[in-house]
Amino acid sequence: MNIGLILGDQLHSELASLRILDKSKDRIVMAEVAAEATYVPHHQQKIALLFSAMRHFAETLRTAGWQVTYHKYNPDSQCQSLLDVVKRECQEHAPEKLILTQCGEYRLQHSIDIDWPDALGIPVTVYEDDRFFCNAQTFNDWAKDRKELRMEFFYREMRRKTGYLMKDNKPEGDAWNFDADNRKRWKGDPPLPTPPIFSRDDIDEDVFNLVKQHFNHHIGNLDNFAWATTRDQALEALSFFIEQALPYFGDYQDALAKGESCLFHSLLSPYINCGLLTPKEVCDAVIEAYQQESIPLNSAEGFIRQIIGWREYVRGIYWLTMPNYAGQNYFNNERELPKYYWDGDTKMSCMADCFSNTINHAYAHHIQRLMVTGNFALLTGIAPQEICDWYLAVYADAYEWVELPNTLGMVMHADGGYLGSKPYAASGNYINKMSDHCKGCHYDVKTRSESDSCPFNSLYWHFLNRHRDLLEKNPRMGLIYRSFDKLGEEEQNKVIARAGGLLSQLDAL
Ligand code: FAD
Ligand code: DLZ
Ligand code: SF4
Repeated sequence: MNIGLILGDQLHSELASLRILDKSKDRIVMAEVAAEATYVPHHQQKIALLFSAMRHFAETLRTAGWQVTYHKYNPDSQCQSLLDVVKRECQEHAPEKLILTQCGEYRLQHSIDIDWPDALGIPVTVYEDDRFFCNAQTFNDWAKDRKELRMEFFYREMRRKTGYLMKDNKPEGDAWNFDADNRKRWKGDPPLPTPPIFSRDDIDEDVFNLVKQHFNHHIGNLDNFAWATTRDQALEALSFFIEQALPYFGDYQDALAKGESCLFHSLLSPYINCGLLTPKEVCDAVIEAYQQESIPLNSAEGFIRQIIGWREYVRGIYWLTMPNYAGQNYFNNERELPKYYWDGDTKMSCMADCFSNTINHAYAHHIQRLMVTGNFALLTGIAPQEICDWYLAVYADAYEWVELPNTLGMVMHADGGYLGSKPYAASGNYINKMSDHCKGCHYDVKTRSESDSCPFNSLYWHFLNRHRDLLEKNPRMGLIYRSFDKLGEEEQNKVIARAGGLLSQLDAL
């Protein structure tokens, strides 16, 4: 007999290793362990979502006839890591080998490849995770010999490969990308749909109690826990999105609005990443809605691009470049993360709103992550490791394969432009244009060097000025430097002095 280990982000009945294992003789092992729950201080809702979804999935497997050993989290257990649990199972059942599907994170996969066979004394066979559209080999072939990678070109390959939104070998609507149609500001209309409320069972309640007892020192709380914890509930979340939010997803994809945590975004990433949904079934549902003419092309294309484009692209980069990728720090940033990233206590209205969303829901939509909290970390020069660990801890959808390229590459430009052609640096003007945050903020978005000026404004110029040698030659940055030069020396000095003052008391903003 063999043992099959199923990880917390592999909760799908068609998983590669499950297709190999034999339910008449093999045994499945699943385990809640301290090593996985604390390698960063994950948000309480992320732990609750995963533990509950894992326990429900174990029940599904048992009902389907599998023998399952399930290790519940216990701080006093002899088994504090996945290896501990598998070792114990090997002692008890003497399997011929251990079978699993490739892990999402390098950290764990590396340890399984290098340490586990000796530690267990049996062979370990790892199957490729075919929930993705593009495997590592195909991505590496595409990336080979390219000095810089660009998502847009990868995306076009993926459109051709999947056939999504293609007609006679040409992109639907005669354009690959409708990004320019995805930048409306949301002013309260159309009204936001009300998301489904999921019923809770004994499994959920047991897990909520466990998290409250053992993880209440982690960021967040369970008061607003609204995540699906079963596949059926996740499918309901998918239907809700397709019917109610997707029609407007495209138009308002880049919008920000005070107090509105998700606008028309899908909130599906935690389910796609942990296996409750597959990316293919999500994309198929979007294409079907488009073909039935219930959603416009800019919504269908905008959404499909995120999944077969960005999601696959960042995963490809992760496996192509790890472990070196994680250590990059192009700007040599050293600054510590301000404490409001953890407690949300800041006078900057846009930032406070993102933090409140993050703390209360373990969620923030892409523009909040990229253009608000991410942009601020870029402008202030936070050490990449600090900001990466934060993003990995605080979101219900966070796994290093997707978090790291987004943070280190897209947000922090710490890879020197390998993933994206220029830093997404922006002043308060961008946030003001896309949102209603600046009205009523403690700071004034219209000025840059006064004592109450929006911090983003002077920090933006400070960032550009301090990295002039690295950025000025970038063809997409030249114009920006010309506008800085046009400010004149006196104004430049005032702006840089204001930013210097802010940087010296960052925790107080
Ligand atoms: P929607 O806006 O509805 O998008 C649909 C789907 O597209 C998402 O569910 C997701 O699966 C995919 N997607 C969209 N953008 C990206 C992207 N840039 N990279 C990969 N997939 C994408 N996403 C994660 O899943 N896990 C992370 O740990 C994560 N960390 C991020 C960190 C930073 C700094 C930034 C800027 C982005 C990060 N993202 C991450 C990408 C993106 O912000 C989230 O996928 C998205 O906000 C999830 O919410 P949603 O499901 O409502 O997305
Ligand atoms: C994120 C997470 C957490 C919080 N806890 C567990 C766990 O106890 N057991 C488990 O198998 N997986 C957990 N996970 C997901 C893993 O961290 C994830 O499988 C690895 O990082 C590899 O992608
Ligand atoms: Fe954010 Fe500046 Fe606007 Fe305040 S004024 S909400 S800090 S962009």
